[in-house]
Amino acid sequence: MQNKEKLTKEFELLKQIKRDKLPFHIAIIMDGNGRWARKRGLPRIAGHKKGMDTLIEMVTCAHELGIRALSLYAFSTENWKRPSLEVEFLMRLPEEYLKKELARLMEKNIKIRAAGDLSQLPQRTRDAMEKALIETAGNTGMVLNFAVNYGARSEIVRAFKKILSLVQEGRYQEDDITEELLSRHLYTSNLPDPDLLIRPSGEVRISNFMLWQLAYTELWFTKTLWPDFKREHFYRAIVDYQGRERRFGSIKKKVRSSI
Ligand code: V0D
Repeated sequence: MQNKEKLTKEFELLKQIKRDKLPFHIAIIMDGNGRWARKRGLPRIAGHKKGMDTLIEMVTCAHELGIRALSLYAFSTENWKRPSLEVEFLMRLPEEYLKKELARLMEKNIKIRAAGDLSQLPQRTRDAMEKALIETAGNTGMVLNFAVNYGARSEIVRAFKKILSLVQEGRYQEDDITEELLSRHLYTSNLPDPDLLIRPSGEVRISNFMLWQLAYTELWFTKTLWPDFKREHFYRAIVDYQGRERRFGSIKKKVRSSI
């Protein structure tokens, strides 16, 4: 497609987005970087580099639209099984991202949050992330939630253990244990559940990402690999989302009475 045609397509989609029905919270599994690189005969890390450019562009895009929260799956608890060189490269990306973007995040009033067990990360990775959490803690705009060394089942187990110890201390009783209480002990406490999950790369799975929080989330999949993911795809996902009827488990609202 020509550049001009592509821009018109993008603009057409942007015009279709209803500003009063935006998803509050969007979650993205940033998948397909390794495959993108391999297809080009490049090392996997070249895909992660390109994936970083996409991330930066999509943060700008979400901010411009007025999205209030963006959760990004950057590194799963399973990703430690990858070759050590690739893991070492990935562990430098938070620092690199923040060196490049922190000033812009401050300008945009974006608050960084993290989901995952940061205690198992290399010290430099942790330091970079903790610095960003502290520096952006006072920002009141979009929340940018990075899932690093994250797995949803272990997040739920961790919440369970925390609640158990609070019960043992006598701070809660059995009847106090509700869905709301468990939600408040997840990494995403105080963030509403995602309205929309985007998964690029052709995989049609949740892969242990935010299992609890995704209960009523609308899911959107594309075969496009993350490094090739553009504004056009982001807009398409939101337009499709807005065309769906969300019921949160309740029954369909009757539009006309049946004859
Ligand atoms: C590689 C594409 C930003 C997906 C984007 C540790 C895979 C680039 C961060 C980041 C990664 C994390 C925390 C934070 C600030 C930035 C990141 C990892 C991988 C894994 F506070 N990009 N990014 N983290 N990639």
